[in-house]
Amino acid sequence: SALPGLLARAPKAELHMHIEGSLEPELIFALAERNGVKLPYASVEVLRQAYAFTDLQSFLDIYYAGASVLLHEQDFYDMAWAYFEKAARDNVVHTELFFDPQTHTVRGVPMGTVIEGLSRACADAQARLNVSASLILCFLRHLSEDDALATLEQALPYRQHFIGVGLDSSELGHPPSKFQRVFARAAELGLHLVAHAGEEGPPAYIEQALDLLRVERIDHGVRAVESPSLMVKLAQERVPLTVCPLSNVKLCVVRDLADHPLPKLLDAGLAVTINSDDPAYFGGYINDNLLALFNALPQWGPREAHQLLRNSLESSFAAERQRGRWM
Ligand code: ES4
Ligand code: ZN
Repeated sequence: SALPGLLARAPKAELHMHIEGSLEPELIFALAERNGVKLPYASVEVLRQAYAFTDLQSFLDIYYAGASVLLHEQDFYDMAWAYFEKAARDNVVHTELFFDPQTHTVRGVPMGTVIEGLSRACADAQARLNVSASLILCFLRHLSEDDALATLEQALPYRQHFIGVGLDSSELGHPPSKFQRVFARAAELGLHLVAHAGEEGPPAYIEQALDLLRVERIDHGVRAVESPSLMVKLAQERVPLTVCPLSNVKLCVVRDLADHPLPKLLDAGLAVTINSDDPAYFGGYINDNLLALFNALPQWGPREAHQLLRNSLESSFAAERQRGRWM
């Protein structure tokens, strides 16, 4: 069929991609060598073999270990540049990247090192690859709200380098309600607001993210399928869900792609988008996600492909500026 080519070539936006989750094992080892960091894995192959996850936490433990090789501005630049080259190949025209500053500042890496390295790569992505890229600062929800507030204040000298804030890491036991003050502060600063909710957490966490944090998009949100009333609200308000199919399989959120709630969400009129989450860890970049998904869902064809990719462009925070160029 013509569908794989259409999926690969079509212009698309990526709205749920953790830049630290794009660190491939080869780059982790190269940076470890460059920086004299000792890794608890003997080789690239041994590290890759550790990528067998049973839930979100089993992944996060390895993901934070991988990020420990990032020390200097050039390391953050090199990580982001490697991702942008892959994004350009996948015909990503716009990407909104999550980064986790607390993962780095806790190790003594200055906030400016993190943001300036990533931001310089974003500028080069526009200039050299024609990929537009923005940054979204994520708070680690397993840490305290005071820690998140201090992180936001530390980032204020770099306010022009990021467009929004998000909420990630261990979801269960860390509901959105824990972060109301820091999201209110971010709103005052004119930042866009998103949050991971309904990946492992219940539909009530999605409701809290909308009602208490006032987020504009929900990251994951797949457990919305368990609440008919929430599905109606998400559809009526066209709240985008940034869904990550291969991630959901690798972290055992769903049994397999054929069993994914995406068709139910799309049929109910939700603004779902397809994203890669942590592509170096979950078996593929955005086009790999699209191809695997359409391969597993024989009922989906060009109509669904167009809808999903249009949703990605329309749900981006660049959509107002770009209207007419992409849509
Ligand atoms: C994440 Cl898949 C996922 N969920 C929550 N937090 C994360 N950080 C990086 N990937
Ligand atoms: Zn995520």
